[in-house]
Amino acid sequence: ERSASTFDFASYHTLDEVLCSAEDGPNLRQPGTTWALGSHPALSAQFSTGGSNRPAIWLDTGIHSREWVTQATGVWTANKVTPQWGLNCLMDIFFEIVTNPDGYAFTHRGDSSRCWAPTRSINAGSSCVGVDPNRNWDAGFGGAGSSSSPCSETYRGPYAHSESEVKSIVDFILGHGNVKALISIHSYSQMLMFPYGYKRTPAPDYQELGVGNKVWVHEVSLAKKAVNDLAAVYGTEYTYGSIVDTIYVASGTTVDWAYENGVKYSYTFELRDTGRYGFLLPSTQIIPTATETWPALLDIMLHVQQHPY
Ligand code: PAY
Ligand code: ZN
Repeated sequence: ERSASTFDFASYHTLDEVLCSAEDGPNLRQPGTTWALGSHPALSAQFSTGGSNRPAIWLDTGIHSREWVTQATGVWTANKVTPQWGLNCLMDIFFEIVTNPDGYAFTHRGDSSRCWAPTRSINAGSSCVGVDPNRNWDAGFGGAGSSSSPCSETYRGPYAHSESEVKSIVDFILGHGNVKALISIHSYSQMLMFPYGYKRTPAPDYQELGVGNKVWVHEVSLAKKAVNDLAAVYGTEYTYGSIVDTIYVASGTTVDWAYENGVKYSYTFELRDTGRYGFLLPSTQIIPTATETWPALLDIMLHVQQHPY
């Protein structure tokens, strides 16, 4: 229904509008796959130029439903990826834009639900609904920076991968077996982070992923390059480092799970802003946010292509 030329990238959209744009837009090289998650389909689009089981990059936006600039950036980026993903590219991209569709639909129900982050799972024995899908992964599951209370915003769930939103990604990545990078996009705080969140021990690939000013081989560390290139667009400043060093201890996160399951290049972005508007970022900032994030994403994607493992 919505071609790229008519879709308004500079507005926030409902779940139905996002799904329509992706199903029918002219820019998807392959039809999106929809997974039934909760009561809504999630959208995942595959950008591929052929082959099978090529090395792949996984990108997700909107695992926390209230982080609206992320889904909007996801739509913009998906539209950008396709024409730029040239024939020489040897990798596939898998992109899930509305990663928490039940939560996203809920955030459109009015002001009182706009800041809902978790899933909408019914919790046995509690009147509180929802699980934090960024505490539900099997990496330090149950540890510090996650809650055992179903009424907490950081409720980790009854067991790891209890949430279909999480389990479907786990099954996909393990089933694929050749995912080389994962980028999980959140907002807000303007940060680029990598493992670990659940422990202070530096990840074995800390140097390459991006510590301080250290030079890795003959290039600056990847995170530093990515935030420099992001800042070059409009001057938006990002901090970077491991999750635990940069924001706080968080157990059971997406990137820690990916890293511990063989995905070396595992990053999480916290997009704009630093708190002035927070989750309620004005829609006038969607395109600037997506535009400045793009070179950082490209840096990571190209680095992965150039450093096969
Ligand atoms: O991005 O995985 C990450 C780091 C941990 C995030 C989390 O707590 O799940 C950080 C927060 C998020 O994006 O959900 C940061 C925001 C501002 C918040 O809600 O505290
Ligand atoms: Zn988040």
